[in-house]
Amino acid sequence: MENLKMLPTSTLENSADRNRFYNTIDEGNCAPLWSVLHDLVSATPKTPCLPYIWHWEKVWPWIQEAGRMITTEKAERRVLILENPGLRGLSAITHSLYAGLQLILPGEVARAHRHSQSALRFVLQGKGAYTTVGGERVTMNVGDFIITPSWEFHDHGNLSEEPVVWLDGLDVPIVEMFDAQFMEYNESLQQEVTRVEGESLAMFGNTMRPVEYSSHSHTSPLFWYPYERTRAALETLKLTREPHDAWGHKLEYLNPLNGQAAMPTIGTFMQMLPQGFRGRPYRATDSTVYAVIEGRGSCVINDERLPFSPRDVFVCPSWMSYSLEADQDTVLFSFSDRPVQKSLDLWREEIL
Ligand code: 1HN
Repeated sequence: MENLKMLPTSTLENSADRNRFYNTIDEGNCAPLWSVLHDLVSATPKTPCLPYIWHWEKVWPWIQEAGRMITTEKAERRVLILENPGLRGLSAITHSLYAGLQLILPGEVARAHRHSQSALRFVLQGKGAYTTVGGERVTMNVGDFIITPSWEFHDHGNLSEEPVVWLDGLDVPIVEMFDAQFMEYNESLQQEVTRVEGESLAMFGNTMRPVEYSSHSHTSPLFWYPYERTRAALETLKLTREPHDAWGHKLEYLNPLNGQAAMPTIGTFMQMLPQGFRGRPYRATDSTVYAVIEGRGSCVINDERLPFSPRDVFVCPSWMSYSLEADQDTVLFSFSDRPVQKSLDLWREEIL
């Protein structure tokens, strides 16, 4: 191979010679770009993520069975991972995000730990479970959106008489891509409660902040966004404004300190599709996870109709066009990696 540059190129067009060359460089951990260039730099997004819907009526019996099978104490977190059918074995609902359904039974405690991954909780069923973040406990209700920022201790408990289920969304695959994972346990099972419930909502939840407050965190210090407020806002918008052609009335959860996304790695949204809404086909580069909170309708994607009802979870992959339809007033929570893509100048969307 030392005389390679002396050979006429035609010699290398012989496939046996070419394979010999590939094997030679392969042993030295080199590879020809020209064999993979068009896979690496495709004309449009190429994602392993597939459209899919998890119907509540199908997964709820499995969640209950998990509740009989293992305790929270044993499991640490009793969760059924929602694995995208195109990403099986990777604990991922999209290429960049993790999601799962977490069950906590009356009287249970999920021990305190912290990790570099950021988490969101979106309550699907039950009330009276709490999570503690930064020394403040919040009692969670259906439709509430709660943030566990990176490297904050968090533990959960259920003081009610009913099972509580929430959707967890984490940036696990993103943190894994950067090899920046850290995790540790709190020395006690539950962290000390040092604040009054509702303190952070009073400090940051009124488009105001204590004037002496400052922080270097990119995550919202408001870690609880109660559904009651979001729902009331959407109702007013429905009564007073025309819905957007593609997404109806859609609000983004923000960090009140800087007006940026509430979480640095996960964009979070709540939208209202008024009864009879037929959305225009739309696509964006952020594969998006939707959770149905109220109403009934369909997501039409890839010539397929995915009918949804409350507590169903569905995924719309990057750059696949889809339209949302509502048979009744419908409220959808959603999350994606949009803030990451935006901060890297990658994000695109298109209304078709
Ligand atoms: C985690 O810490 C929780 O704290 C839930 O409730 C799901 C999935 C992957 C990694 C950490 C929790 C998780 C998780």
